[in-house]
Amino acid sequence: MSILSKEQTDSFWNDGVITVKDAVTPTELTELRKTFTEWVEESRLHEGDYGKTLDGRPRFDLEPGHTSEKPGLRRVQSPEEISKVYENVMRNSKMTDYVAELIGPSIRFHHGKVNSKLPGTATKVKFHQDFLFQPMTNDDLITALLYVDDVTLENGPLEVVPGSHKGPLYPHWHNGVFTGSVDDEIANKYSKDVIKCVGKAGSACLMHSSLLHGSAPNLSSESRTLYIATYYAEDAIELSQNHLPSKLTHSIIKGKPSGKVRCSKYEMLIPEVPKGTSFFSQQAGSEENNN
Ligand SMILES: O=C(O)CCC(=O)C(=O)O
Ligand SMILES: [Fe+2]
Repeated sequence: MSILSKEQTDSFWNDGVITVKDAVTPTELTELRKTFTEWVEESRLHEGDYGKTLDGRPRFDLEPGHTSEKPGLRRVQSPEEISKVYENVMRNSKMTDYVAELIGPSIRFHHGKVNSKLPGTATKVKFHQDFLFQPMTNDDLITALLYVDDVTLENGPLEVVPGSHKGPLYPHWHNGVFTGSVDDEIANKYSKDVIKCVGKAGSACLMHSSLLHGSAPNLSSESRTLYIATYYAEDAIELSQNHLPSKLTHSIIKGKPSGKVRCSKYEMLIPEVPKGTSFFSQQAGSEENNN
């Protein structure tokens, strides 16, 4: 039996995005929040990025200007590796059933992260397409953004350009530098078409990975925490270095291996893995400072 209506499925393929309710249980939500709050508390003890992921980069990414009084923890990379709560949601929550219904039945895990916008921080995300960071043999890839907090018009919601997943893959390289974002001209061209994805905590935004999206700073006094997990159709194979490898990358989440590979036709420049902690340094053009 389907858990998504025909309207929801059609909207996903037409617009490249849907928001679904109750993607996690109230208990899962409470645990996700509690764990993240503990990470924010821990971040007060640090002056720079810290922790270590599989490829040696820091796990905890601090916004420039972070202090113990005013923490600016903006990202936790591969939280599933260090938290059973996040691993359980990534593997077993209702969010995975929704994703499997759209691009499954069999799906694998690509990477995960928490993106946070604490009140008073400047964290913003320039417009980009996730696929340009993670080419695969086919583009049945979904970025699932789980709302750990209520997401409102004021606290820096995801902003998307509906239908853009069907359009061109825009260059994310500019003058020989992988900036992890599209040209300002492209972002401006689509600014009138942007919609903001808001919803109650526990909802999830399911986004096609070719969709053009970004987000603005949090202008409210409420935090905006998203747990972002990317899944892909089991018959897709990665074509470039994973920018956030973890011990769970490529795990089968639903279904079973088919032994097949499926290919779609497209071309793009091969992305660059960040030299700094995460794509925030690529987007800020500060890669050199983070070496
Ligand atoms: O945190 C956000 O608002 C969006 C994050 C995003 O697009 C990404 O990490 O690829
Ligand atoms: Fe993104």
